[in-house]
Amino acid sequence: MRRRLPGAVAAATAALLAVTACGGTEEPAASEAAVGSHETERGTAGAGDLRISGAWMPEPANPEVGAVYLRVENGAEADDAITEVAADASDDAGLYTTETTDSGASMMRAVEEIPVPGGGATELMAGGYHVMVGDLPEPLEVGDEVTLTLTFASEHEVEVAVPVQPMTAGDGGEDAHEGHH
Ligand SMILES: [Cu+2]
Repeated sequence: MRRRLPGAVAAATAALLAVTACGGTEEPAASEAAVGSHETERGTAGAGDLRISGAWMPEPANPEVGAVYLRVENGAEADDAITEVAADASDDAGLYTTETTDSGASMMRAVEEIPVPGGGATELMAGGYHVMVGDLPEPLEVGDEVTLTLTFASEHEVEVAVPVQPMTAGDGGEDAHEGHH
């Protein structure tokens, strides 16, 4: 029995550290700490006046196609736009929007670009603009990561890491992605 003690102590210490770490995020001092925990786990990147945050992919229900959501902020005065996207996981990545038909069904449509207004932001999200990565050679699972390269009209090129995370309630673009390609 004695031999198990160190393990038990280690486990207790680990639990204590976890509690401390959680408590730490509630300290108001650092502005970074105020960002939600999801935000910190998700991909961020920047170039020039462009800032990308909250990049993630809901674990694909269809193993061959995944959607990417993120936020782009444009600190410049001039309007900008995402004009191209590439992914390391597949040669097939594209820019899409979601439209609701008169009958209430969601339809995907490829777009030439995703506008990002000067001094503003554009949210890529379920039911709106998003990136699709298709023809995945292997199913993506929670814990995997895809690297996207976004090209902007301003000729900035931004590489962002996109973690695959569990689909959360309310993200549900699943049905809408059926028959995507
Ligand atoms: Cu889509």
